[in-house]
Formats: sequence, C-alpha cells, structure tokens
Amino acid sequence: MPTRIKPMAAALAAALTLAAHAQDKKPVTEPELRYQAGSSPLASEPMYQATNPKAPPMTQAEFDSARKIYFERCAGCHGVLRKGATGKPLTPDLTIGKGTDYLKVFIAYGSPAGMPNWQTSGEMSEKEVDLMARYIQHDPPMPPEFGMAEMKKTWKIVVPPELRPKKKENNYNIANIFSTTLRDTGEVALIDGDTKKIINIVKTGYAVHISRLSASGRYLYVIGRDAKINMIDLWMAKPDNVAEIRVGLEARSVDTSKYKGYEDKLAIAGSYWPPQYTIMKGDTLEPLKIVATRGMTVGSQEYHPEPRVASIVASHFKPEFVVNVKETGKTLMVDYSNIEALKVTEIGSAPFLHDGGWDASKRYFLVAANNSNKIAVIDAKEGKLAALTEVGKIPHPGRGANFVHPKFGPVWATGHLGDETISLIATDAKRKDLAFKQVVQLKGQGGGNLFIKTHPKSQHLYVDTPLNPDPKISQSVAVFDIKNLDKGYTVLPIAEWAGLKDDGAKRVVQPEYNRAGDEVWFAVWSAKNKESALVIVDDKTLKLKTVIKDQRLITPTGHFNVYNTQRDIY
Ligand code: DHE
Repeated sequence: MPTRIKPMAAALAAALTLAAHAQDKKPVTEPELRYQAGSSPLASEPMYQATNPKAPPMTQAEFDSARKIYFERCAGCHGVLRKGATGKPLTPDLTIGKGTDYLKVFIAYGSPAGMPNWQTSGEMSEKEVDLMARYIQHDPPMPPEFGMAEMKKTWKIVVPPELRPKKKENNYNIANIFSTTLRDTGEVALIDGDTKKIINIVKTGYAVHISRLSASGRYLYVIGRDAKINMIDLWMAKPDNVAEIRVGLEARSVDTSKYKGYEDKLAIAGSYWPPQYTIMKGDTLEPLKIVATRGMTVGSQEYHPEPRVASIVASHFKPEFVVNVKETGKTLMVDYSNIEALKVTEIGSAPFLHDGGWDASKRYFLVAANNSNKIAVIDAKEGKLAALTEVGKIPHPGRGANFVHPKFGPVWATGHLGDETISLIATDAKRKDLAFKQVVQLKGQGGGNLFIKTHPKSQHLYVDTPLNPDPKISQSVAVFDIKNLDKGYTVLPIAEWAGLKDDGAKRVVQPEYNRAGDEVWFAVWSAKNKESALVIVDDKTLKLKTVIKDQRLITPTGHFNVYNTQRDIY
C-alpha cells in the first residue's frame, strides 16, 4: 500500500469503527436532522476568535469561510460553542486528538448516528470538508453578548401608546384574523379569516418564526430568528407595526403576561444566543430585565455555556412565565409580579426541552424533552414536575392537542419527528391510575410530524408530516375521528388540492382552526422561488373549502388564529 494512502486508510477504519459505535447511541433520524440543521443568523455576526496553536493552521480567509459554513449548516445540531446538542460535542479537547484525516472522513461519509455524509452527498466539496476538519480543531469563535445597551440601540417605538387608537378603528373581526409566517421573506401576512383576503403584509425579523397574542387579543407579537420582535396593533385602521426591538442575535420564542391583573402588561422573549430571556413592557417592548440561562444541566449537573431558551408560555394560575431551557433540561417558573426581586422556581426534567402546550384545564404544561423521548408535565399551580412520561421517538407537539377520549377521559396528544406514532397522555389528575400516563399510541402516516391540532368544537384530530421523506406523506395530512380512533385515519391530499403550478417540496404544515372551530387552515410550503398556498378544509365534511393564493404568500409555514392563540385553544 503506498505510504500516502496508509494514514487515510487508518483514519477511514477508525472513523467507520466510530460510526459503528455511534449506532449504539440513539440515531438521529433524517427528518430530525433536516429540521434541526437550519441556518443560524449568527453566520454574519462578527465574533471574538482565538487560534489554537495545537490546531492545524488556517488563514483568516479560510477561517471566515469555515465559520460561515459552520453557522449555516452545523450550529443547529452541534451548538454555537460546539458543546453538542442533537450532534456530538466538537470542542478542540476532543477534535485535536482525532486529527484532520479522521475528521475529514467523518464529515465526508457521515455516520449512522445521524451525521450527514456532506461530501458523498455532494453538499460539500473535498476542499470544504478539509476546511471544516481543520476549523473544528480551533477554539469555537464566540459571538458577542447582547445586553441592555445593545437592546436599547435596536428598540424603536413606531407609534407611541398615546398616539394609538383609543378604540378599534377597523371593521375586521379581529378574533378571526390569522397571522401567517412568511419564513424566507421575513414577513407575516395578516389575513382576514372571514373574507380570506390579505389585510397587510408586515415586515418582521429574519426567517420569522412564531406569532403570539396579548391577553386582550389587541397586540400581536412576532419574533424572527434574528431575535427581532415586532409588535402589531390590531386596532389600527390597517393593523401594522407599532414597536420593535432585538433581544439578542438569535431567538425562537415570545409570549405575554396573561394572569388576571397583568393582561397586556409584560412581554417576554427567549434567545438562543446569547442564552437568556428578556422581560419587556407589554405596550412598548421597552426591555426591563434580562436573565441569563447559562448554568448546570439536569442529571449529570455539568456546566453548559449556551442553554438555549425554547418555548415560553404564560401561566393562567399565577403571574408567571413558564420558560423552557433546552440543553439544561429545566423549566423556569418566572414570577413577574416583582421583577426587581425576581423569583424563579427551577424544575428539572430532561434534555432537550423544546415545544409544548397546556392541557385543557391549563394547569399542566406538557413539554417535549426531545432528546429523551419524554414529555415533562409541569404543574403550574404547585410549581413542580407532575410526571415525566415516556412517549415515542422525538416528540414534537407544537402546542399539542386536547380532547376527550371515549375511554380515558381528557387527553393531550403529541406526534413525533422520529416515528409514525401519536401519543395520547391522560391529563385528569384525579384519575390516579391514568394521570399523565401514555394511554394510547395511534399510528399515523409516518415520521416527520411537526404539528397536531384539534378544537373543542371539532371531532377531528389533524396530524401533519411535512418532514417525511416520502412526498406523498409530506404533502398530505392524516385526520382521525376522535370518537372512532380505532378506525384509523383519512388522508387529505392538501398539496394536490392547492393545485400549484410548480414542482418541488410542497410541504403541508401546521393545521390551525378558525375562530368558530369549523374550518382548518394549512400552509403548502414551497421553496422561495416557487408558488405556495394556504388550503382551507371544511372540518365537518373534510372537503376542500378554499385555496388562498397570492404572489405575496412566499414560503408560508406557521399560522396563528388570533382567538385560539390568545386563549391557548388547541
Ligand atoms: Fe420552530 C415553534 C424552535 C424549525 C415552525 N420552534 C417553535 C418553538 C421552538 C422552535 C423553541 C416553541 C416556541 C414557543 O412556543 O414559545 N424551530 C425551532 C428550532 O430550533 C428549529 C428546529 C430549527 C431552526 O433552525 O429554527 C425550528 N420551526 C422550524 C421550522 O423549520 C418550521 C417548521 C418552519 C418555520 O417557519 O421556520 C418551524 N416552530 C414553527 C411553528 C411553531 C414553532 C409554526 C409554533 C407552533 C405553535 O403551534 O405554536
């Protein structure tokens, strides 16, 4: 064997052995990988950088382009500081010992544990793989912090509270307005749910993510992945932006105070970077208090430098925000009654906390610990963990779905990214034999589910599968009859009904009911340069009702009905 080949062959053998070992670890499924490995807005941020003398040399230009690739492709799984999340840790103490050749093989060929085969799939060139293998042996560059001074610089009151309408100045049925995320244009479309006409397209943050309502239903808060929050006043003749701020460099969640006496008073947003949450004034977004989430993980109790803030909800039982921290696996009950002397109850459950929703009584918050295949049930009244319930592979509830099961009483349901099951968890705390146990596992169309939805007035349960690799499945939804769950599901060909002119992904995503609970909206999410649509289904007949098409509806994903979002109806 020529000598030059030897080290490469040894590296390949070692990497393949490692890949085999990796099989022992729970594999990351293809849908999860595609979901987590999204691009981070940190790619374009200047960062503090130290070079590690033990790492192979890189020019500044090489380092910069590797850093860009890392934040666009790798940070979602391996973390900003490479401490590991869905993917393995990639800090120099681990990578330098492995060496460039070994790492190159790993990056090029991937692993059965879920690392993509970046080179053999054609997504990275050989040169880029070499660049990344050297890059990850250097110390991770550190994005800047983002504190009060930085926030204040971005804070803008577009229309001050005293100049806003004193009463509703439009004829819209506000309760039935939908805020639809236009992901890739950084906008939301406000759509009149009665007439199905677009009211306004409002410019928001980069890769805009979710919308939430104030307790009164007047203000709509939208957060972008660049941590920019836009606050929209639905009372204006043409609802529009009245305030904005950035609370960090990367974020996903926003909510507002809902406890009696605090309606519309405060807003809160959680950031991925820096790892922190920020409490703001509800009517202006003035930042009042920033709290870091860096700290120890649940279980092994090791320090984590970047625990990202995932879902946040407002308690109906106490003046508290329920803040879920991903990597530490902790739910923080943040008492906002006196933010000068902030009281936080820390409830440990399991990593990595992601999204979740209330049970029908709104006392229990059920949140996915997606790396543990568990749902943590938080008792918002007692401020404690009520249960940690084993479910399917990588639960992803969105906010979940509440309904009454003919045999088991009230249940809350979640679908899964990693398998085709839908877990029903009993939520009647009085039924000691059943409470918070998985009582039924339904079988849906397949893995790659993101959202599941029902409504108190409906007898259907809708389950999307936008990340399933089979286009037939990703372009349709499964509907269960709640009174007849054993009957299996009906498939609605939502993307076909949209009648789009272009080929392409056409992922059908996020069922959302209208105010009356008698129709269900879906986004047919195509690429940025292709036609997308919203498809509306009659909930009674399961027949197509309307298709909304408009050249301004670019990459629609989530949609949020004002009334249902305001009152946590799902
Ligand atoms: Fe989301 C909710 C994080 C990718 C659409 N998403 C959430 C929440 C978190 C989160 C923490 C809960 C917020 C809350 O309740 O306060 N999402 C992430 C990611 O980290 C991830 C995996 C990768 C990323 O790069 O951002 C990610 N999310 C996506 C998408 O690709 C989706 C499908 C399309 C899009 O618009 O980006 C998407 N996420 C949504 C939606 C919700 C959401 C529609 C709100 C669901 C609801 O019913 O409340």
